[in-house]
Amino acid sequence: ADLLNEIKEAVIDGLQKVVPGKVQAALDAGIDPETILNEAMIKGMSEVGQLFEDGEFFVPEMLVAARAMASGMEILKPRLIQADVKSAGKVIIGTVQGDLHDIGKNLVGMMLEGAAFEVVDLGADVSPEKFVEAVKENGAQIVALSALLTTTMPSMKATIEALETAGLRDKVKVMVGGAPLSDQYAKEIHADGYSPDANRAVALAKSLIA
Ligand code: B1M
Repeated sequence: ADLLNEIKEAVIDGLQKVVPGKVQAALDAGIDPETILNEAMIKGMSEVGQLFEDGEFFVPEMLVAARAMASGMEILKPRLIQADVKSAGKVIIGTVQGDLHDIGKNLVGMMLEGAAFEVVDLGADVSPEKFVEAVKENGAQIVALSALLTTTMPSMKATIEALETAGLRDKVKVMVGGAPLSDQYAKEIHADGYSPDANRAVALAKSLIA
């Protein structure tokens, strides 16, 4: 529990060089990777969000915390993903246009890979046109859209509409997620599914192509 707390604090303090070592130490101590992720790193990021809301943290602090979290994820990644044999399906994932938040998206991508999906990651701030191009090029079964800002949620709608216009909407399932989203919003924009977290995103992806 001490180690988990130390990891959480190191994420909050943005100690990019310290986090990986502590994550490794926790793994060596036999703490399971999902516990490290949920109880230390994600908890740390939520506190960062709270500190930002309270006016104690500013964008630079959020940014270094995000980098520290990403450095820890590099250590966890091989432990969260088990190389599997047969592909479960192909997913195109990205954070929608105007939105730079990529940690949650990366996590969802990682979990999907862990469940044997082939993941094509388009990164953050991805325009509707880029999603359309990627579907044409990669022939994916699922498009996974992430948004962390209330102001970029409409980019999800725009992306779904662009798929419709391109005549691709009935060829792919669209799943959406991210902190400001809801089931209700997902229905409004005619997405095929919404998931509140990375684990349930895997279950959702499986059910969408079952
Ligand atoms: Co920003 N930011 N940020 N930020 N940031 C939030 C999101 C905010 C809630 C903070 C706050 O006010 N409390 C707030 C949004 C308010 C709102 O819209 N309602 C906010 C703001 C305002 C901003 C800026 C506008 C600040 C400014 O410039 N004034 C700015 C916008 C920049 C832009 O995108 N254009 C901005 C910038 C940034 C940084 C760049 C500094 C940095 C991001 C760095 C990066 O990602 N590489 C950053 C960070 C780090 C955060 C917080 C602190 C942490 C986000 C995070 O990584 N969480 C965040 C506060 C918070 O969330 N509490 C905040 C951890 C991550 C694992 O969780 O991403 O929610 P999350 O992902 C979860 C689920 O949501 C879900 O699964 C994941 C795992 O369980 N999920 C999916 C996500 N995508 C999914 C897709 C799926 C399924 C599930 O299927 C497709």
